[in-house]
Amino acid sequence: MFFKFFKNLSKSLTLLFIFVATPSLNADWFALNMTRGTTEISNEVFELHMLIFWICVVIGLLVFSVMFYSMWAHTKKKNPVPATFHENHKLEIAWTIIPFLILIAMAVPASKTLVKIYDDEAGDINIQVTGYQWKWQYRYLEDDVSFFANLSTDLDEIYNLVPKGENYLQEVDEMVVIPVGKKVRFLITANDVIHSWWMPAFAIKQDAIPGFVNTAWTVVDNPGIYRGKCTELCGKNHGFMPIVVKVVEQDEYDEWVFNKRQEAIKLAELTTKDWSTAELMERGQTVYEVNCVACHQTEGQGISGIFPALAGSEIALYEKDRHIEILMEGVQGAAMNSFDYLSEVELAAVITYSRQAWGNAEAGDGEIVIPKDIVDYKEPKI
Ligand code: HEC
Ligand SMILES: [Cu+2]
Repeated sequence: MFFKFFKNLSKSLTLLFIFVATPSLNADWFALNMTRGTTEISNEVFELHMLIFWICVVIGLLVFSVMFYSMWAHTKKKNPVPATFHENHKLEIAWTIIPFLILIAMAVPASKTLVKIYDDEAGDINIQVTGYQWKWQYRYLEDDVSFFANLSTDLDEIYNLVPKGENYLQEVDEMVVIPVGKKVRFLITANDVIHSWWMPAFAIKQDAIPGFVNTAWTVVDNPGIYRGKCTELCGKNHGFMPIVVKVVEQDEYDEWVFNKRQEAIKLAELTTKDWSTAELMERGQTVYEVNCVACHQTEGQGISGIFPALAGSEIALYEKDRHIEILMEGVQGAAMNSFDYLSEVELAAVITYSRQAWGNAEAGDGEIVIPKDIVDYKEPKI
């Protein structure tokens, strides 16, 4: 009888094995598994995952074999009179101690890796990462480099007007650049709601919480472009704030930092420069003619019923803060888009122009806007 049972069991196990093993020959099966990532830690995490997976498989096989065997061997037909034993101390102690030992055996390697992951010592490079609805800001603390990374996927792809690109929703206008082989620490926080910075290839997934700084670190040895995303449901554009990290050789990194700093210095010169109203007006007129004239018209008179006049507009006369806000955010549901892609200087200039031209200076408070006002608007103090 036993012999027959084991023959049957081995048959079923073979079938099970064929079932599990066949799809594993094609890549789709592996695509379901966790990925290895590229760093030492991400590999350790992967190994842990596999180790625990196989422990679960073995336990599952044992438990189910005993269960199915019992169901088969103790049917009412074969055993009309059931046994009536209660309590079996040896068995009970065994089924308490064994799982306990298994848990310890899993906890030891897992804790070792966790301890490594939770190292928050300063890195060679320290980058503050701030989540915004719906973009990421990166500040390289040692190098005074700072920028926002926005989704760069074309809106037409999102609305299915053109075919979707290769990196659909996984591309940004500015990548985070880090050098190979250096310890990079990320200080992760948020400005508005909770976001989460997830870079699977580095095994980093860290909540970005307003008012808190969480840390994560990595050392990447393979140059390349790595993609991740925000993984905390953070509002309507949650799916539109991807993360892209470019890992480059040290020379290339140094050059990148140098260029970024030059840009920053240039911008700082422009934004801190003492702008006269006349200079702002001159620039502002050009910006206006390129960006606004089609709707608000040359004399700021607008088109009645469609585009409001800026000449004599309450906002242009008295409400400087609202004026900046409209340019930065646009007006929801109206043709007035956000112009936040213009530089601080261009924005300040065009706003000043609208507040001064067409008799607005005389009719209203005539307040001008300088580039610094725009910088302050963009970078709320945290
Ligand atoms: C495609 C057309 C269009 C363009 C281009 C455009 N706007 Fe507008 N703008 C609008 C519309 C429509 C509104 C009204 C929005 C609303 O419903 O409140 C508006 C409103 C405004 C307002 C608020 C006026 C008020 O009194 O309510 C300001 C200020 C403004 N635009 C400035 C600008 C500036 C500066 C530019 C160029 C950088 C510009 N706009 C480019 C269409 C446009
Ligand atoms: Cu988010």
